[in-house]
Amino acid sequence: MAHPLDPLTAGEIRQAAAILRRDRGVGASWRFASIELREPAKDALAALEAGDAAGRDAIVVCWDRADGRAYRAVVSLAGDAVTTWEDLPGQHPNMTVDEWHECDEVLRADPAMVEALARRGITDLSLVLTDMWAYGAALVPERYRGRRIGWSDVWYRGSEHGSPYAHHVTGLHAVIDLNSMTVLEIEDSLGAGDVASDQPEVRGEYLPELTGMPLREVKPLQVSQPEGVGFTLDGRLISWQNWQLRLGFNHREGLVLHQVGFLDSGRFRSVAHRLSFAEMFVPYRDPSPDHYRRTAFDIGEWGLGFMTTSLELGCDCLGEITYLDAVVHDSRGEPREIPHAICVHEEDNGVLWKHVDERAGAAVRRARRLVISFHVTVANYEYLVYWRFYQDGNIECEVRATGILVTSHVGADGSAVNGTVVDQRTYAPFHQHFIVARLDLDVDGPDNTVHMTESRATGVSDDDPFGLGLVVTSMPLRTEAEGKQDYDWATQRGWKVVNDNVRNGLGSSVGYKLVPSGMFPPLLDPSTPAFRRAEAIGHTLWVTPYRPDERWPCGEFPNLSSRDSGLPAWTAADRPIENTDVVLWYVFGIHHITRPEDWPVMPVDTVSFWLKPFGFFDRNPALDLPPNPAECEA
Ligand SMILES: [Cu+2]
Repeated sequence: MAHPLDPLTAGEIRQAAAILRRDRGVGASWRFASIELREPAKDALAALEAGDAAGRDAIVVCWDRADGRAYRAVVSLAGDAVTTWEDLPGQHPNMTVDEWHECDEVLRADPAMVEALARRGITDLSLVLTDMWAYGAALVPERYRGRRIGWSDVWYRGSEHGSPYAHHVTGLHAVIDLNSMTVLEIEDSLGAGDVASDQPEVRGEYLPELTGMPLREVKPLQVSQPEGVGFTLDGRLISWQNWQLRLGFNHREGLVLHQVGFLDSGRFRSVAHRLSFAEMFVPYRDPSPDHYRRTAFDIGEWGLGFMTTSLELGCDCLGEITYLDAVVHDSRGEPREIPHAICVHEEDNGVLWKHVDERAGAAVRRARRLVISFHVTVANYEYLVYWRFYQDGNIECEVRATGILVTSHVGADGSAVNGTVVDQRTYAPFHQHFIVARLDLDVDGPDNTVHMTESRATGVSDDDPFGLGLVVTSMPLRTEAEGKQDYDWATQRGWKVVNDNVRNGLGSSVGYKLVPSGMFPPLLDPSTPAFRRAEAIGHTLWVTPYRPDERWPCGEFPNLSSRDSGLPAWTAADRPIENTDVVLWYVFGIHHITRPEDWPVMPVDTVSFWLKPFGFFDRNPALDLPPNPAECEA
C-alpha cells in the first residue's frame, strides 16, 4: 500500500500520460517535460496517512512542439480524469534528455557543422560530441525570441573511449530551434576557407588504459556488519538510532526527505517536514564567445532526478548497502527506471564523545552516521549529494562536485584572464555553483520562528576591565524582508529555528540551528542578465511562510527565463514569518576558482552545512550510547 508521499510508480506515470493523450489530444508532436506526484499539502497529510482514501494525483507539464504552447495539468489517477488544464503562455518547460540526444544527432549530421569540423582537421564524426545548453532569454538573438532555443558546444574524443570533454572545439557553436529540431546558426570563429589544424596537445585522459600510467598500490579496506545493518526500511520509511524519515524522489529535486523526526524517549518529535535541493545555478564568469551563455540551472533546466545515475556497490558506497530504485520518464511519457538510484548505509565516523579521567579511566563512544545519498551526472559534471544523520541529533548535508571541467583554448597571447590554465594552451573558466536548499523545518510542530544569532564582544568596561565579555544576540525575523539574510563573518551570524510554543526542560524554546558554511557572495552586478534570472543567490538565507506551491526559488521555468519569478517575487509581499510555518532557503555551494589539479578529472570539491539541535534536547542526546566494543569502557 503506497504512502501518500511515495513517488509515482512506472504504472502511474504511464497512466497520467495516457489520460492526457486521451482527453487533451496530447499527441505525437508533444513532449512531456515532467510527470510527478502532486504531493498532498501539509494540512491534508495526516488524514491521508490515517487511510482517508483520497486518490493520488500527478502534476504534468507538457508542450506541443507544433506551436510551442505549454500546459500544466493535474491528473487524477484514481478518477481517471484531468482535473485541471492550465495554459502557460510564454513559458518554456525544462529541457529533456531526449532533446539533448536528438540535438546531438542533428548537429553531427549538419553539413555546415561537418564542414566547420573538417576545416579543423576533424573528420571522424563518431568522435564528435555536441553538448546542448539552455539559454537566458536576454542572450537569445532578437530574431529567435520566444522560440525554444538551445545553444551547443562541440567536443571531440581522442579515441573511442577517450574523454568526451578533453578536446574543446573552440570557437564553434550552434544555435538550435529545439521544437523544429533545426540548426538555426553555426557560429564559427574561423573565417570561410580558413583552416586550423594545430589543436593543442592536451593530456586530457583519465582512464588508466589511456593515461598509460602505472597505478599505485592500495590495500583492501572492507566494511563488515556481521549482524546486519542498524536501520530498518518499511516501504520508504527509514528508522535508525531514534531517527525516522521518509524517502521521496522526483524528476527535478532528485532525493527528497520527508517527515524527518527524532524518537525522544519513544515520542516522535518532528524536525523537518521536507528537505531537498530546489535549485542549482552555475554562472560561468568568462565573457568570451565560448562561455558567455554558460549559466546552468541544473535543477530547473535539467532536473537532478532526470540526471540521477545508478550506484555501484563497493565503488560509490562501501559496506552493507541498501538501494532504492527511482522512476523518471522520457519526453514521450514513457517511464524510465533508474536502478540503485538512492543508497542508504551506515558509516563509522570516528569519536563522538570522550573523556579520560585519571580515576575512572577513558570513556569513549564512537560516532556512527546514517548516510542517504544519490549521484547525478549533468553532462560534464557530477554532483554527489549526501544527507547524514548523527546519533547526537545533527543533520549534515554534504555535496561533492566532481567530473570534468569545461575548458577552451587560450587566446593568441597564451593568457587566460577569467580562468586557470590547466593544460597545453587550454584553460578552465572560473564559475560558481550556487545550490538552494529548501528546508521546510517543523521543529516540534509547524509554528516556528527563525532567529538571527550573532556574537558580539562587549568590550572593556569597569565591570569587565579585560574586555572578555561575549554576548550572543538573538533577533527574531518577523517579516520576509527581515528574512533576507546575508552571512556576516564579523559576528559569526547563524540562524536558529525555534518553536516558542514548546519549552525544553531548562525552560527555553526548543530549536534547531542552521550552521552556515560553503556560502559566498554572487559577485554579480544586480543589473546583469545572469543575476536577474537568479536573484535567489543574492542572499545566504531567505525565509518564507510555507505555501505548497512555492517550490522553485528561481521560478518554475528558469529555462529561457529573463527574471527570477521565485523568491524575489514571493517575498515582495513581505509576509509575516513569525511563529508560523516557515520555509528556509539556504544558498550555499562552491566558488570554483579552477585549479590545474582539477584536470583532467576533478577530485571532489566538498561543501556542507549542518542542522544542529539547539535546546531541542535538555542535554547530550547521545549519552545513552553503549561503548563499542564493550572493552572500550573503563
Ligand atoms: Cu565547478
